[in-house]
Amino acid sequence: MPQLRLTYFDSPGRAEPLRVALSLAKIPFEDRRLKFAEFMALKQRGAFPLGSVPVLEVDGRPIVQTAAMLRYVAHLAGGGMYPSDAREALLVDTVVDTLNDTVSHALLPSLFERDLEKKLEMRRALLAGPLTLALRYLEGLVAESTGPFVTGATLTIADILLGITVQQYRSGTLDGLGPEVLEAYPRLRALGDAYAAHPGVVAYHNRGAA
Ligand SMILES: N[C@@H](CCC(=O)N[C@@H](CS)C(=O)NCC(=O)O)C(=O)O
Repeated sequence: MPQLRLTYFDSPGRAEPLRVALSLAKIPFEDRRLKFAEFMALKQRGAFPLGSVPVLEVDGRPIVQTAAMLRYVAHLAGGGMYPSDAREALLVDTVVDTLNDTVSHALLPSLFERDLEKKLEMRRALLAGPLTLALRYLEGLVAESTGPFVTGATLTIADILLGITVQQYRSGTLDGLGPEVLEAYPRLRALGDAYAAHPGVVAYHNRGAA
């Protein structure tokens, strides 16, 4: 197994799906969590290929792009976290890119907004546009599956991203995007439940306990 070091902030963000996937696959890795000042110092020294994180060092070689890293972890795991069937892999990829690209970029400006009223206005616009389009699309994909996950009974990297997204809305940590966002999407809620109950995910959340 290669030596892995995952560098990110001390927050879930883009690293959380990777941490969960590595934990589910029981692949040892160094979970390097930077304070913002440490990140800036390293960035200025050119430590990150694109100036951003997450960065996954594979035997010392720094690699970027969360989606690529997720697929790599799934390949290392050797199980069903990324399907070998072309059509199922397409479904997984379209979910990963919808969340990691479309939704994430649409949300980004509001994450930096300090004025709460302005932030809520941005979030309402998100709901009136790209976020609802994305959630409807994802609900439709899951509705076509035998469930509970995107490609059926096996948890894939798409389900990790979707499960974390559902948990994020349920937690109420995003102003203006609470559990009510999921009201019209029973299949996404059911996927979120199945994700939270998955033994590997439960073990991940209980790590460090006992
Ligand atoms: N396409 C990249 C995006 C990485 C990215 O946007 N990282 C953000 C944190 S989530 C970052 O490092 N921002 C600080 C900066 O660019 O200075 C990925 O999917 O990993």
